[in-house]
Amino acid sequence: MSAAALKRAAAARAVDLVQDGMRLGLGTGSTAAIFVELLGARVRDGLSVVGVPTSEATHRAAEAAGIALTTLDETPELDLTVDGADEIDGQLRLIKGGGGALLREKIVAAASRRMVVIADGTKQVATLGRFPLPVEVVPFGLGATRRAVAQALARAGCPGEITLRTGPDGAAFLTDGGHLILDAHPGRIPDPEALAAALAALPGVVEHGLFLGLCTGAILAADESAGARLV
Ligand code: ABF
Repeated sequence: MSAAALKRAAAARAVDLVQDGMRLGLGTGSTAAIFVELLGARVRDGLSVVGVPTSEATHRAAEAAGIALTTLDETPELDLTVDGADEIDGQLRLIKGGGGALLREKIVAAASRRMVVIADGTKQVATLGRFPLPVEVVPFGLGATRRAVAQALARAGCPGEITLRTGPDGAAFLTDGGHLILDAHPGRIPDPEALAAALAALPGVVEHGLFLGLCTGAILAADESAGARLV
């Protein structure tokens, strides 16, 4: 099966978790986009749900798919969020934010009773950290914040290069919230909880891509399975 087919299989399994009347968090990324597309088809068949998008891109896709949208101001508690991930370990700890939507993704996940990750099986890792860890920061004081992030990584036992994310035009990538992203390259993160706490304590850091204690289940589609398996 191609990666695209595996993502579609995972997204299709996740649509089966959706029940009438649910309040949903709608993730971002290519796998979540397939979920939104498939959910739209169910909505056109009569399923009634409301969704909170985790990015402007997902907002546009959900609208185009005919999914009724709400906000966390109107609907502060959600039943289920379905989102992609960049890495997932055996304890359902995640790295997210490769697409730059980590801040809204984390707010929405935290407001949800359940968060299910959909991904192809290549996202499963023994130890987090091979995928660059995104750290969303405010533009003011960038140099000082970058230095503090580097020190936090070193103290947590995972020093690594830190790069400022740029977009296709070579200019600094800006998130939906108007922030910058520093990508940290620790290679492996031996203690995600310690690193998460250290990063969260830094002035200038808005959010980081470690999602700990938020994911309640994962649908990881792997070739050897009939399509997708729930772990
Ligand atoms: C979002 O999209 C992100 O948190 C993650 O970076 C990315 C995963 O994208 P894809 O499904 O395209 O691999 O979920």
